[in-house]
Amino acid sequence: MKTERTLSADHFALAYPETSRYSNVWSQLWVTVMSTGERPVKAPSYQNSVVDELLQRDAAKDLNRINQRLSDYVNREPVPTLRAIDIKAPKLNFPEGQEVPEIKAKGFEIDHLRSAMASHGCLIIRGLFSSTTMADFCRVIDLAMEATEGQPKQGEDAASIAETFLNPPSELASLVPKPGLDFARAFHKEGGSAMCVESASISEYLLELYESAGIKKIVADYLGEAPCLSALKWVLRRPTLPINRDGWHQDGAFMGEGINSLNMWIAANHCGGESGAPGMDLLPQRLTEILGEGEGGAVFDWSVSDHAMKTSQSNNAIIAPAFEAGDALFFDHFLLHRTQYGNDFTRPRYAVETWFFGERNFPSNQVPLSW
Ligand SMILES: O=C(O)CCC(=O)C(=O)O
Ligand SMILES: [Fe+2]
Repeated sequence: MKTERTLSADHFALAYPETSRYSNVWSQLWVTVMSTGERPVKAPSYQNSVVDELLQRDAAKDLNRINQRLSDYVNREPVPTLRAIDIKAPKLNFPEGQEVPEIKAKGFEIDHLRSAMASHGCLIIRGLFSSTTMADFCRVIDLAMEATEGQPKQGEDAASIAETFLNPPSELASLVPKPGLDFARAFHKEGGSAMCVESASISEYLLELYESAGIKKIVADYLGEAPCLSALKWVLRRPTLPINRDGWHQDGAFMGEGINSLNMWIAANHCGGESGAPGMDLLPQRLTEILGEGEGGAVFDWSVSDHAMKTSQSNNAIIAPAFEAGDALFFDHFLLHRTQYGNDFTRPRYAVETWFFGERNFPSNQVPLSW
């Protein structure tokens, strides 16, 4: 598909006003440190019930399980299957005026997902996870990022924190040999993220949380086959400011087009819209192919430049929805999106990105693991 879209200037102006509306000492400090890449300023205490639950886990057992999940996919070849998007989806009516279709978790049925993915390429499920659990999870992301960035905690809990928040499976190093793994780690460190599998305990904790929220069934029903996950695209995120303007991308550009995919992006704090913390910019459209880089110089060979997005022609505007902790955004490898761009963010944003693939039709290059 050629670039045939325009942006709505009004939406653009609304989403990215020049003036800063938020200011308080803590958030300004945060912006300063995140912009300069220095130590993040955190809330005084990192301890809460989710952190405590993680510290009580059996780290060695978690490590064995994650190693096993990775070895389950060693030497396994993907099989092309009929994908979720190849099957005719039911058409459900979402309320008028919803630019990104959304539904409350309580009223969710699988046809909401099928229908929204077919019409808009994405769906927001509000309140899919407990807001208190996700709020606590922000501290987990802080601890994981400090650990992967080489800033171990000091003090009496130091050893158990280190063991829990940085215990990568040995399989990872053999599946992503050097310099690939170093490159991936440096990429995450710079962008403000960490691979979830760097901590086997966080990974196993999240799989249990997902299962208890019914995610395994939702994903399997949608994909039409049991799901697997990806070590490379299961990511804890607290993006570094300033946000890159040219971050537009479709994940299929590096995963491949033919895969059966579903990403679940969970907001762990209030973000997006005009909240002062970057959410996600979306072009809520069903695309079925991967776009070129476009004119104007994309940042990566898999990204689309902001210039190309602005000069393209479409009736669909770019939307930056507001999210609360526990809301989840679902989309697949064709959705065009980026970290919400703006120059007046004043608060950190925390999120968990989890890409699921069909257990048969998966991208080998994303290092699959069994669920
Ligand atoms: O969290 C973000 O800002 C980016 C996430 C993303 O690109 C994805 O989930 O595919
Ligand atoms: Fe993405």
